[in-house]
Amino acid sequence: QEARAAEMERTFIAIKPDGVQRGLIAEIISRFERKGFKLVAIKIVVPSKGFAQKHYYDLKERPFFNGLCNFLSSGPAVAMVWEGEGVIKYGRKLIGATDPQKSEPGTIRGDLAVVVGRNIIHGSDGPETAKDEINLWLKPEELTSYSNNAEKWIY
Ligand code: RTP
Repeated sequence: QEARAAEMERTFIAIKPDGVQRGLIAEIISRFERKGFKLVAIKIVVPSKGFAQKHYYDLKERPFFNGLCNFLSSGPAVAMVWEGEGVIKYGRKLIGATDPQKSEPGTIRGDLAVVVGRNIIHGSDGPETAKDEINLWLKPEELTSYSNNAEKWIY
């Protein structure tokens, strides 16, 4: 069971400052939790501007990069690691399309957000990004590995 837990897929999910300010932390966590994914790390932080630039490094040439980094560093964000089979891809599905005008109803952004610059949540887009983002946001000792008995029948 321990070995299996160690190999289980993980993704990085952040509730952005707008999601925190709007009081959507519990709503967002509950969607991942009810699906059957497992929360293995969580903390609340105010990212510095430099940290936001690191997180969004791949978007550094985009015209909205500066505004995006100002926004991410504007207040507390919730950094989380979620674990489970297919959690990277399915997590993106729960989140919905980047632009909330295009996200389907039933998704987090589709139900709870309106504009792309305030889309309340971030999720890693692939296995490599997930690894990098988990390492950037969390220290190894902030990650837990536990087995809940439910896993035996959830999956
Ligand atoms: P995220 O990384 O936040 O989960 O979002 P994503 O993969 O769905 O989208 P990505 O293309 O990586 O963009 C990252 C974040 O940049 C902001 N954005 N603003 N036209 C714009 O003003 C614009 N386009 C993207 C969004 O906050 C998006 O989540």
